[in-house]
Amino acid sequence: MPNRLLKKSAGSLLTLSFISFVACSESQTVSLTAEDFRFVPNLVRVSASFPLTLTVYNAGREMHDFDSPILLYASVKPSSERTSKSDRPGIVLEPGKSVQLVMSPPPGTYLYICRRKGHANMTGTLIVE
Ligand SMILES: [Cu+2]
Repeated sequence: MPNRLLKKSAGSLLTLSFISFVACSESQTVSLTAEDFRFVPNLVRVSASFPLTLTVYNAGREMHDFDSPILLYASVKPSSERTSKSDRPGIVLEPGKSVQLVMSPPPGTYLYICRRKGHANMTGTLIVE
């Protein structure tokens, strides 16, 4: 009986490491820069087949937001970026700061914006296909 248990758990371990290997080797990375007052690039195309690591860097002198409700809902934020306030959507980026998000969005077209007053031109589109 103990022998059977051992074999079973060894099998599960193998399966787990195989899955994480696939996830690590097949991923895609996109870097966005928030400038004063635009996102660069403002059009991104990615594949829906692989997880996406999205980095947003604030290269400007102003505070900027990165908001895309549907994308952010499906993403894993670093614990330092989690806030208990749900009334303020999106991620606030101080000048020189960046945030990294890992997500697997379904195919679709996602708008990303900065919600700050006067930053209405800061928009971009992420196309997942
Ligand atoms: Cu902005």
